[in-house]
Amino acid sequence: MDDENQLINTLDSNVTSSWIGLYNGQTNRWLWSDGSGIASFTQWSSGEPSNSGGVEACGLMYDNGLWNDAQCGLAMAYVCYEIQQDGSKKYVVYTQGQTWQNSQDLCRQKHTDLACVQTVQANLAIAAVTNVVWFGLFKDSWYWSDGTKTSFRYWKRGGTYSGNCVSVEGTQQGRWIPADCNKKATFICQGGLKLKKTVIKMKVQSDVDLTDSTTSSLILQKLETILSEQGLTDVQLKYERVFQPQLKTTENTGC
Ligand SMILES: [Ca+2]
Repeated sequence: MDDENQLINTLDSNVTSSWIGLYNGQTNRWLWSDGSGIASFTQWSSGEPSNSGGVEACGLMYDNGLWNDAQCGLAMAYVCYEIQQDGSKKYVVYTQGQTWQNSQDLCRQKHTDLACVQTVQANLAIAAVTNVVWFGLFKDSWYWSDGTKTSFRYWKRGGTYSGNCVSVEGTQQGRWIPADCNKKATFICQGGLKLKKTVIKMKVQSDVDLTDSTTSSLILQKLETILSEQGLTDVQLKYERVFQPQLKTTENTGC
């Protein structure tokens, strides 16, 4: 969600719709709601995922820990997760029936997200506290143009939209909608790593041989310590010697 908030803050208040780098790659994959990517660990029940009627795109977990793909609009109990202070995951079950999308919104509001499962142990931990629940598994065919594998989605709820590209809507709390790729809209780029080069001139007066590599690396180490004490840790220092010619003063004797 941090990236999403940053994106919303980037949107100019006058801009209503802006492209982001998500496009329809036409090939479905099973993904995790919390952005952790493709579901490489799976526990499908026998004969699943069945995609009955071609409309089953959300993950249901049975009390035996096995999974079924089901229609996302069904009202079911759901299980959220959040990270504890010791780094472990806590699972919270809500028994009031909700659609998968509503379950996702509610889990993100109250906890971290719908429960996402990377191991057999985690799967067993969830199965132990529940009956039949929605969890963080979903299927889609959207891909990021920079190849990023993150599976976080922030779709607008309700309405019917079509298109193979995605715009973010300033008037909808930054929610995303599919749109026609030929539509003209503003766009948002994501910057790469920005480097800033700063030259600091230092005058060193010493009897020590400053051309000696051990001496120059000691000077750099000392500088690095001073900078890190001031909170500048992501720096790379290089040392470049400039020999100052000895200035000679000449007395102007006049003519
Ligand atoms: Ca199924």
